[in-house]
Amino acid sequence: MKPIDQVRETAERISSMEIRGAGRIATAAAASLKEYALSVQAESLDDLNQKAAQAADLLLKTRPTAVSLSNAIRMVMKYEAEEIDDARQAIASNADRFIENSRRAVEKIGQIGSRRIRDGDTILTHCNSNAAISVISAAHRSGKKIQVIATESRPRFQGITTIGMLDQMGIETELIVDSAVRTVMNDVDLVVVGADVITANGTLVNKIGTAQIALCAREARTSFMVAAETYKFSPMTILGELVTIEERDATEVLADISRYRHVRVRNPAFDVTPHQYIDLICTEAGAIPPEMSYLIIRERLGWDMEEESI
Ligand code: RUB
Repeated sequence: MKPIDQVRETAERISSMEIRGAGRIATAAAASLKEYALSVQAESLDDLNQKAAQAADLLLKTRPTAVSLSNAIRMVMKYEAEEIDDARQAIASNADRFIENSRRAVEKIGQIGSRRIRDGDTILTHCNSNAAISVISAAHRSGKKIQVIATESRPRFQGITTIGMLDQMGIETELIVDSAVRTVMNDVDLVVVGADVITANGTLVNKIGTAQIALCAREARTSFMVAAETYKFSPMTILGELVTIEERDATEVLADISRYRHVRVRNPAFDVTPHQYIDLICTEAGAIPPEMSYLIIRERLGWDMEEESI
């Protein structure tokens, strides 16, 4: 396989959602760039830089919402080198560092977030988020007796992945259809979800349905926690950029749309939860109120206002 075909294959696996979830797509992209940088033929340093930038671009275009992808690629591609081999090594070690930091961040988020869970709590989660599951599993491992309610998360049913993971850990779980959230909310002590993007003002972009859950939680006075690595925060939103919400294929919702003459299917994959509905964002840098998101972007992502491109 040509080195670029490996990148194309990874990009295809991300687009088709074989690899999914903001953290996983970011680490898959970093690993793919590393492999590419170490194996692609290059005639000069410029040639390598250009080829690596093209490969990064292929990966970047796969899923438009997740900022984890652009943050990962920006971190991996941040290097200065005088020789081709130095550039290859710099990309490879940046990728390794990103992947290792990402793994540690999820673990740390679990430790920090689990302190907010009390013995006997019922936790509701949506979609399938590694960071959210890390919080739940850390609480379980620390000996707290907890139950989880997991939504199906139509149309791609990531909730089935979630119940599978929780089941493996021996955690008591109930599966509900997405529209049952309000019905069960009075039994819930804490909502824990992941994040695709957190903006400079603490707004959350996550799997479609998250905003409705936050609304129900607010109505029931139930705490709503977001579990997110700091690379889920979006630097570009400081510069006023809006988050693109991915619209996926109609067939994910309705297989045979051709039977209908006047029907159109809308399939937005993510929605927007205002920061007022979020009690806490649990990151590897600590549990913060959403209003502190700007500081996370400036301090943890080292974002410089001059830096307008990824
Ligand atoms: C997944 C999703 C997850 C976040 C966070 O959407 O919305 O809640 O990506 O996940 P999709 P993680 O299935 O469309 O990729 O904490 O694992 O990064």
